[in-house]
Amino acid sequence: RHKFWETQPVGQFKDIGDSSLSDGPIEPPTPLSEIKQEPYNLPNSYEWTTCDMDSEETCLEVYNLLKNNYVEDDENLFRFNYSKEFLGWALRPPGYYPSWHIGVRAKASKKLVAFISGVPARIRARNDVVKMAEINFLCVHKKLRSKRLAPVMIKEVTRRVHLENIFQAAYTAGVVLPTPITTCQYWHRSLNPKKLIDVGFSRLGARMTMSRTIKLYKLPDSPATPGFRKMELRDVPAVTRLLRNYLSQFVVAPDFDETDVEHWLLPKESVVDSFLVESPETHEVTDFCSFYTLPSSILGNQTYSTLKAAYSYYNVSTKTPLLQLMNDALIVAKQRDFDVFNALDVMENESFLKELKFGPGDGQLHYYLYNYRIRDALKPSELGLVLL
Ligand code: YNC
Ligand code: MG
Repeated sequence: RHKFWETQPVGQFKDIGDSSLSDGPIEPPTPLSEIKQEPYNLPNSYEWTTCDMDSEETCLEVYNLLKNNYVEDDENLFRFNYSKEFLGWALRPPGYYPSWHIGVRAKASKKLVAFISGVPARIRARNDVVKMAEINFLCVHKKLRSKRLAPVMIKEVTRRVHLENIFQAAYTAGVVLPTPITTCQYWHRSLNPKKLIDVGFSRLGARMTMSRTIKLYKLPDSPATPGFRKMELRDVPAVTRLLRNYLSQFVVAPDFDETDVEHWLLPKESVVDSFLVESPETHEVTDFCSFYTLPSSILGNQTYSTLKAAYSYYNVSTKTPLLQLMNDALIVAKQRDFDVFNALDVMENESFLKELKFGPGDGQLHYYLYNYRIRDALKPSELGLVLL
């Protein structure tokens, strides 16, 4: 069934329910002397390239490959359109390895035809904090599909990760592979229902008119919580404490330090937005919410070319009820002109989705670990990790 994945150190379908297997690494680290020193072979007319994401020109090539060939919804109405600024941010976190930004070019034209990337992260699984690679942006040009190029790209990124002495990885995919640690669902909260209906993202409900629908999703003009404001650089220590403490309750979650929080959560225009609640009395930071910007191209609509979507990232409530905090997140997302606010059913998100008028999406997002077994699949609410 899975000619490639059956050969890899991942939980296999046949092992589900096998209580003789234990949680943790599936195979031991490969000694440096046993790691292949040369890249894997590509079909003859293609060559490897390391994509320098500091170069505007290379960044634009990666951007264009993804813009035209990356993930689409099941009905091929929308395609993710990660911005250049977003890619620069997602691919250059603290301690990143330029060698993990891997492209494939056509030898003759030098055109970029495929890409895969990794970035380093410390991820905790139960009590074990593990250095991992987060693998993302695997993309093969539409004209080169089904030629078994993806397994070669995965083996090559694995080789380059091993060369840095890292032997585990985390990734998500819309497809079922051996074997998910959990399967999550996207939920969508309309902010601009008229446009969402016009472009086919959502449908007018039964016995609903457009004006009733617009009224249903209407939000106040400004956030309700006193002390709700944008996160600033000076907040990094307090946000790190809040987040570390919060994430400790989940079975799998990132192990963020202050450097990570500064990179991943400090607001960055049109990339990531973060807000917190500073108590007007004590000036203590008690709550935090964040979302990232990921537009989608609208394929073949006469009126609209992009859907502006915000994706819920990390949220922590200790004093403001999570429901109120997330309603404020919806309000500031609306102020910033997003059309829709998306959230997975991870962490405590289920507690606000229905009440805040999110609707379930179709299609699921499966989470995976490479070379690390989690014997029993998690519930989405036991997962504290959001990948971009
Ligand atoms: C996928 N998304 O099952 P089997 S997500 C992993 N992730 O292998 P071919 C995938 N594997 O089943 P195509 C996959 N999709 O025979 C397919 N596969 O064992 C497996 N789409 O290869 C598939 N981006 O080259 C099969 O397929 C084999 O030409 C078939 O290429 C696939 O970034 C793809 O959805 C996805 O661009 C590149 O369809 C192509 O179809 C495409 O014949 C649109 O491949 C964009 C898209 C995927 C987004 C993502 C996470 C990727 C994770 C990769 C795995 C990382 C493992 C850890 C490595 C580091 C380890 C350390 C240490
Ligand atoms: Mg292929």
